[in-house]
Amino acid sequence: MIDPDGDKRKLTRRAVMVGAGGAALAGPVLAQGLIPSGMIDLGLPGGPSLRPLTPLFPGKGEMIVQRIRPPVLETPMTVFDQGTITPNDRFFVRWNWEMPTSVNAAAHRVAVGGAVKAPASLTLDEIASAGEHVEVVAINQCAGNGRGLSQPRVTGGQWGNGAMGCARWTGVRLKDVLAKAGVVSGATRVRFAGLDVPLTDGAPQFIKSIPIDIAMRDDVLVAWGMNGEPLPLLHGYPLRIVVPGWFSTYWVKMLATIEVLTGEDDSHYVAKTYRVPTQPVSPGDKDFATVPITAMPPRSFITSHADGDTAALGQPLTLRGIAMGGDAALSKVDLVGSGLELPCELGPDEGPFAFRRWTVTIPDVSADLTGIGVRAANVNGAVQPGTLGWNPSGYARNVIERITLRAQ
Ligand SMILES: Nc1nc2c(c(=O)[nH]1)N[C@H]1C(S)=C(S)[C@@H](COP(=O)(O)O)O[C@H]1N2
Ligand SMILES: [Mo]
Repeated sequence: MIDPDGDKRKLTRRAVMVGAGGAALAGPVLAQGLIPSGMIDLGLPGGPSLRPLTPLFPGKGEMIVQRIRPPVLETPMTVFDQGTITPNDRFFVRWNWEMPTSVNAAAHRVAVGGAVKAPASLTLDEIASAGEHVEVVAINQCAGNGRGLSQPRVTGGQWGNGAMGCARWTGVRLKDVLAKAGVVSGATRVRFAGLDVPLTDGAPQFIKSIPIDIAMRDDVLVAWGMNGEPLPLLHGYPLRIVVPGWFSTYWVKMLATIEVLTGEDDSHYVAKTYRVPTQPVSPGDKDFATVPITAMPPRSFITSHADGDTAALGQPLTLRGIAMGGDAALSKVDLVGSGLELPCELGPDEGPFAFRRWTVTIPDVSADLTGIGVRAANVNGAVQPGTLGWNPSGYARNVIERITLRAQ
């Protein structure tokens, strides 16, 4: 059974009334340099940076509200200091269009069609018995994570760095589900659609496709489990696609349709958006070539300290945080900046696609630590750059994130 809790799952939306009150407070209190209670400062450069915090979404602890309908919730950075697995109740949420607030699992079917030998319509039990059950620990990161930190600023959801999380996903291999219908030779891509449909006339449905060789990978899943529980509704109950190492735009939630293609995918969210320039671009550049955003680069974060914190003068200072290799295992993390270059010690390895903890000790803090950060590299030789690879959608941010600590 995919869901021991029963065959119906419903999101009971309690009144989520943050936003307005918070916004009213922000002006006068900001002038005094204070953060009003119930608000968080995302540190976005030169623009409105305060967001309300709310515990009011069903099944969620305190989350940063980026938008209420459809729900777009960010994880506070402090959560990443607590471990490498992001708990379900603190995991970021992103829906492009309004999400269904209930799903009848007993009636749910996944249609497998397109370029297949025998189109199929599969129940949850048929999906669960399509093959061996597989677990993978993988980071789900929005392509726009950290977009709000872009300079110059770019349009789109103004995320801090909390549009990411790492979970243990359980499911069956997508290739085993595809085998139920039989993929024809000449297949190029596999496209997914969820139960969510746009309510605006003529607006494109959120459908996404991946190349056939990625779809056939042993670790690409049709998943029903997230950290040992059925997928919460906000995260795509009853089934979602998991593509370890790739940005979560491909991790389609509330999976309803799997379609095998034999040509290019000209659908909106592949052909028109979620694309990155093939060459470096500058603000104002036009008519440059783009490709779909795909695999993730390495990233790392200091989680033990925040910008502006203090460090004891004349004392050793231990910093800790998390890092990821992206689409390949992490190879090393170094502390850099303020004249330092120190290798960090890596924590337990939970697989190439998981967060990994790191720690490092500065032997003696002799002055302010200005612009320190960590720099991760992966086994394929990708290294976090010192300057932002700016692009007009703020995608795939992986510049070294820097903070300053005051010695006192
Ligand atoms: N059905 C469906 N799946 C979707 C989306 C969506 O709008 N609808 N958004 C995608 C994007 S852009 C992101 S960042 C992730 C967010 O996953 P999460 O809400 O589980 O964190 O879901 C992806 N899967
Ligand atoms: Mo996203």
